[in-house]
Amino acid sequence: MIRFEGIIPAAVTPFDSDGQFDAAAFERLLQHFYAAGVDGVYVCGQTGEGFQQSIEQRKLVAEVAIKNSPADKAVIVHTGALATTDAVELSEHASRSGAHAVSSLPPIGNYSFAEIKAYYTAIASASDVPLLIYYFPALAPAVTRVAQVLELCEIPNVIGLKYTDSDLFKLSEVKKNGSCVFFGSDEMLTAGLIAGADGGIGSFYNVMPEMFVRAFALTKKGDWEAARELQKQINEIIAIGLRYPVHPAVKFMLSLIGIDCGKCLPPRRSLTAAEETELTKSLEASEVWRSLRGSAQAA
Ligand code: MN9
Repeated sequence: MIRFEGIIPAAVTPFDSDGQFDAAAFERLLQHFYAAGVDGVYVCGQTGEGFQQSIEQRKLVAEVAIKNSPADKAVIVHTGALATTDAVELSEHASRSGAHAVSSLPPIGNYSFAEIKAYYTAIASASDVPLLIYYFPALAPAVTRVAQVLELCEIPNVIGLKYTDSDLFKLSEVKKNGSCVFFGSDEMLTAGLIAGADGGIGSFYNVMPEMFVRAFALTKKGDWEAARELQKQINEIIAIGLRYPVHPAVKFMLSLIGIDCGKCLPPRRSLTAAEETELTKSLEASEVWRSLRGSAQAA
């Protein structure tokens, strides 16, 4: 029985120098996640550059994730697309291929609440597995009220959401209907868990999954002091990473720990050589990073 909780990396998608999916690197990345004790994986989301890939390639990424995940780990496939028909096709494919859930960002564009609801309803009914929607007001300003989120959660087959906002009171209100809530802000994960989130989905989990796994366990145990201290250490690395565009920074940080995932796809830019040098230097000056790298190299 798959449980939708805990630490779920929003996996980057590795590409080769031609911008094609690098399945071997993805397998290494998945091994790095599962060795760290994560609870599943979230593929082809914003961090996984789903929108920048072809539909066919996205299907392949989902299949590789499913095939390389232990049976008790949750594989969640982001099937969001600009066109509802594409999102429906990807959702059908993911559920047929053995994903445990599908998920989608709100449709990108200036859509009304009714349009967003129709989009999620179409995906939910195309999929045999549950759908996790998104609460992401910065991206979809038409959904900001708790009542709207609860209404979307009432769509048959929707089991919950990814919550990407810093309003923790609202999170606790959303949680009241029993929906499953994954928190989307890595730098506030432990606070989100205290407010009631069941787990987290995030980009920096790629780089330091073991730290997030430990933070989840400490919070679950109610060891707040230790959880706060660990979040502080996590945030030392995140603060350095966030001096740069987050997606290329995460990919570059992965290359530093020996998992080369290539560059991001256009239109997203890569870090410049000067930025790479500067980021490396800043990380090496961090004791948290040095001990993280030490344990990655020992493994
Ligand atoms: O999905 C990510 N959020 C966005 C989660 O991409 C908007 C987070 O992991 C952030 O990248 C992270 C840094 O702010 O918390």
